[in-house]
Amino acid sequence: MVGERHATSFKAGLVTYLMASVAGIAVAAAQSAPAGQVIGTQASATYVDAQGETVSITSNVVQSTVREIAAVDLGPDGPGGGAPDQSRSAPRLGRVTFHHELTNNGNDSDSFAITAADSSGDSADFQNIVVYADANRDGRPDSSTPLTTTPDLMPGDDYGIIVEASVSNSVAAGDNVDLTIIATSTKDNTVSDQNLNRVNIIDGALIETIKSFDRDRADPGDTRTVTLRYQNKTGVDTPVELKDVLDDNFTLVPGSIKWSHNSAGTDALITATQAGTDTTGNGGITLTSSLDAVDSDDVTFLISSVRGNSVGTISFDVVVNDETAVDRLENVAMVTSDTDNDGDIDSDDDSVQSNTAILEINGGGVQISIADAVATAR
Ligand SMILES: [Ca+2]
Ligand SMILES: [Ca+2]
Ligand SMILES: [Ca+2]
Ligand SMILES: [Ca+2]
Repeated sequence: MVGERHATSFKAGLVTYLMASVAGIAVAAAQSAPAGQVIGTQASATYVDAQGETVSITSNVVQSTVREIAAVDLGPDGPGGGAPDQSRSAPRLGRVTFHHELTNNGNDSDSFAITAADSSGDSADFQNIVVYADANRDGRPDSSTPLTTTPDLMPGDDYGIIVEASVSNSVAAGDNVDLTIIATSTKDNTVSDQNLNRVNIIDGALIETIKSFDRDRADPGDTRTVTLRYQNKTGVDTPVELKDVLDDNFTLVPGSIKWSHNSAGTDALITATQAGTDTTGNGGITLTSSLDAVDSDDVTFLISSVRGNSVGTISFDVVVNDETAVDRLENVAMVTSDTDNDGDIDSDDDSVQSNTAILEINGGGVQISIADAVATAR
């Protein structure tokens, strides 16, 4: 009888242990499963009883419904510690633009209220702060209608946002002006994320660069054209460096670089080689393109002078590599100019990032989540 009691309590202990293990897996699954999904868990165990017989037992099915959990990320995120998430230079009376990506990290569809306001504790104030949608990620507002709330986004979906603001004439070179943009879940207003954007007031030139693909989708193996559109938003001439750090899933097409600018009063269209200097008929302005010595997919363009208030474009073709196994590729360019007006291009530390251009890849991604595994096991 003593042995039987031991066997019985061992059985109870074993079953309890197995139940606890399976319940633990169910909780982990619930955190990544969509809200409202019913997860069923069941434990089974086999043991040898006092008579030496092998006995199998199965628990009842425990069903639980995954509750809604709201979560949001607004990016890009800076280093933290009170440092701005993004900073850039702007002249007095300039209008500045910041680009953001919002991601629904919750487990249910959600929309997000967007507010942006001047921050206190800095040297001056922004005026006319307006937020716009950039759902197609071409770096420009999708319409002239200000964005106050995003559309409903599915879990994991993201959304492009643009903030524009003006700097008053009362600021001086060296001033910092900050604004804060906040995204708040409309399903749970205790859930929000924010970014701090900073403008450093300068006396020199300001170059704004927008990066785009000619189409928003591609198959592996397709060729797409990348365009960098740069605009000098001041009356001050400046040398400009545009550095394009291409994703390893892209390969630059030899001989595809085209440069168009209006420095001499008429548009010039120049086809440059991958590495070299183009000078012909450009009013003394040169374009030098060079490939990175280590990663030849990275290309740098140096323009000897971008005239005040002028616009130009550089475009080139890339091939999406056959083995591309992701469902989208993101691409940015880094831009450096002479913001302090000392006649020399600033250091790389002062470069600013363009908007993020996004190319969706057909059939590029296969995603298996634990939520799928649970649903299949039910
Ligand atoms: Ca964030
Ligand atoms: Ca302020
Ligand atoms: Ca847009
Ligand atoms: Ca400089």
